[in-house]
Amino acid sequence: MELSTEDGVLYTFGSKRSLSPADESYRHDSRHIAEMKRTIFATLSVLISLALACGHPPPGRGAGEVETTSQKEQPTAQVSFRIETVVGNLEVPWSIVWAPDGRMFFTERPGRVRVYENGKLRRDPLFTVPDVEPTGESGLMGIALHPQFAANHLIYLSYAYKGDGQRVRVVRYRETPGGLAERKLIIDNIPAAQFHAGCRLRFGPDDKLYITTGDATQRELAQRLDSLAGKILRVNDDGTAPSDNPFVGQPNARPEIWSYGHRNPQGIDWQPGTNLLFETEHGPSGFDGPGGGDEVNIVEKGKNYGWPVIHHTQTHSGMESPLLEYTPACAPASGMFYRGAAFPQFRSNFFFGCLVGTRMIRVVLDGRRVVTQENLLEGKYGRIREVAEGPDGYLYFSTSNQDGRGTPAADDDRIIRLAPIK
Ligand SMILES: [Ca+2]
Repeated sequence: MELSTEDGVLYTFGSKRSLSPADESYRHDSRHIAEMKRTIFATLSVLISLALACGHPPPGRGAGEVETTSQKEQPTAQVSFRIETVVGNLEVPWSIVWAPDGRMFFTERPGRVRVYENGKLRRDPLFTVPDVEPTGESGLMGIALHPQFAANHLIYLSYAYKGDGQRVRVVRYRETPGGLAERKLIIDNIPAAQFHAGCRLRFGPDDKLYITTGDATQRELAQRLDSLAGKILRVNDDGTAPSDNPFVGQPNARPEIWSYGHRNPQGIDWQPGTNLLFETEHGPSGFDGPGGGDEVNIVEKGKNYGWPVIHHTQTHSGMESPLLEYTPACAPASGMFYRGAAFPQFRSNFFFGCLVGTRMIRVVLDGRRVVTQENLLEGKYGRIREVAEGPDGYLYFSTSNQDGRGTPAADDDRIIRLAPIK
């Protein structure tokens, strides 16, 4: 069976080869054992040489290499940084946030919320989602902390579960000394599927929670205002729809919708200064349109971003074409503006991680205008998913080489950071 992936490439799922029953004619004669030893030795040799040949990204990467941005035409604008592995041996770290007290919270797709504090990973997860459905591209995805987390300790999670088919929901918990408690459902029954399930969470400058949802591989849902699929949703911190959302009061429209016509958005952040909402989105994968066409959009209230009527650089009256388009696919999986002090040259630049594109993309903007863009770390760490700024101003990213489509390094998956060279 062939299906599209969040890579923007076709992925073939072969039916599992049936295993033959144990060979009952097996005889333990010495000749056979010698032969077996030779076979094992030969197999091991092949495996070791394969491991050496396919060691991409190479083990040890992320341990002090120095990298430089590529603006060679403007040497003064070049930025050098050191690569540091923060934590390794993870499983698809999907979303990273920091609490005001300096703790780093992140999700692992199989369902775990992990905490990194005082320079190390807490051994036990803070929480494991009991009803997560971890197949395909979904599982536990987004995490967001309430803007007043220091006072109210509220944590939001988005994850796939089995409902009437695969669905995504957003829940809220309060962090207590005994762990996460007081579960509250924020929104559920978001159509999902093994592919195109979203689901990024982020609070906006307006203190509303924004939720990105995929089209659940039912592309026509993205244009339907009575469906939560293929949308960016905007809700109050308790899950109710704000009265100034664009479709409030419109018949057969969900009041939570902020924008529509999205295929599978997984990155959102607001541009410092303008508060424009920038978004990254996976384009079609062959089965639902020509490959490539990954997008960066500026998302505005009530607008239609075209999917599946238009894609790539196509235009259509009443629909928005992307600000940036990537063919072949890069598979953008995140998105953030840099606001820190550690890299003054990065300030207000937009960054996102690429899965199949195995790189980070840096976009330099002047308001809505793209000034320039460049690739960072290309091919060096495999699949890159989340990109996030730490309280230290360092630029963090996560690898996604344990998601079944990568070639993991010895300690993948990892959270790695770009540290300034002083
Ligand atoms: Ca679009």
